[in-house]
Amino acid sequence: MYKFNREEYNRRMSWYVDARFGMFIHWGLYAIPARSEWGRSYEELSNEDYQKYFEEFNPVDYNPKAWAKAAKEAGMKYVVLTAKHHDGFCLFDSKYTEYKSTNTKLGRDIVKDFVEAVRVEGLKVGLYFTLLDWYHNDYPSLNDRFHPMRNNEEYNKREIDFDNYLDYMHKQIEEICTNYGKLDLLWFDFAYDDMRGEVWRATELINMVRKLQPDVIIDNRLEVSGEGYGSLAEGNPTPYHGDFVTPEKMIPPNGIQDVNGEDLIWEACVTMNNNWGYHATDKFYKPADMLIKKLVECVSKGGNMILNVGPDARGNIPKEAIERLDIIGNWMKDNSESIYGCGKSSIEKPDYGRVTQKGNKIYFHIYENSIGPLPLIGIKHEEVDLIKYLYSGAEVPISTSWVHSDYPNIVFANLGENPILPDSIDTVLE
Ligand code: FHN
Repeated sequence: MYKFNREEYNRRMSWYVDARFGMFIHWGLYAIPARSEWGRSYEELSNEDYQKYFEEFNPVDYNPKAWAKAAKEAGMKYVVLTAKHHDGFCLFDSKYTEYKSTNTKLGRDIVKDFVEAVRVEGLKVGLYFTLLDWYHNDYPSLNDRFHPMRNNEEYNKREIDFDNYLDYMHKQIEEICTNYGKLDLLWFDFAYDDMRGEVWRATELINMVRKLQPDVIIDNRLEVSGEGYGSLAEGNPTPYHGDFVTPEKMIPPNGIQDVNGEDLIWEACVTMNNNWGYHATDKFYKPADMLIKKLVECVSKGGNMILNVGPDARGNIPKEAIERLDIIGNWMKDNSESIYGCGKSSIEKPDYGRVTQKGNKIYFHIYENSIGPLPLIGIKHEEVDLIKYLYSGAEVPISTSWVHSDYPNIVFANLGENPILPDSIDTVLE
């Protein structure tokens, strides 16, 4: 009978809870048609239709060092790359298939170069691995609402051996847990309909992973998808409950607790535009300050945020994403102390912003100009350092904190050349 060990769990999770902020990278053959990683399913493309992208794949600008640097300069502490997504294309040199990056014109083990580059930057390494595989003959397509061949009568006449597919999936996961050094995070994706838990032989899988990578942390998508929290939240943890909940493109109103009211560790996965994989016409990128506020909101509710980039067919992170990462990085340079290692505060959320806390330090993120254009207040006194940041919009340059001569015990995080101080500090603090 599986018994959840909270002490061991908290030990394994400590770096992740401290980190608070990571980068997701969705990249593969789908960057060539540039209609997102689900394009193949939406357009019901067969393996033959899709083969031209395998033949063409030659991302000459692939430079994982640049990706890792971009993540680090944005203040991200871990990076997760899709080692394999639903199209079944392997970005690693698997001995169980020919459908892999080392067999393309690029001729490189993308995952190998990626993990090395991320570790050089001192960041934690994560790999995403799909449970679905639209390329493998033994992955079910008949009555599967996602499979590209779901409506293809001829294709659905074939005999399949799902156990053979599971052997293949488990062996590939064994490969990525064996051949690429210490992995810090495994992001499985995703359970759906009746394809959950032991349908994937999840206990056998998790036991193998934990044996090969005892400290790795694992998401909860052997049980759920971007909706739902899984067995750890429901109070009946299975051996494959996963270590963190993964709300997708949404931030839970009050963080996430289990049935006993215990806070759970969670991570909101967020796209900058509306797609994970590169989409040439999706230019609807969220403004940088909105993404910063999402990060602050996650941390203020006791969660992490993993922010996605989808590199293009040449291997370049889109310029719109780079622009946002730069602004986020500048903000993090001055304000990361209100993010790393922080979480929920004992102080109620103020109307004008959000609050994060770490030990006896409370960080007020003042969004609205409730008191004049740009006042920023931090009060140092015996039991608590109150450092208040105002973030009213990306157009205002953010500089470092300073102390105003009239208020020697107050730290002002200066958000502009001449911040206008409030008439009375007291009015701000009540
Ligand atoms: O289908 C995938 C999708 O392509 C993407 O990888 C997201 C990331 O959380 N997960 C699945 C949808 O929930």
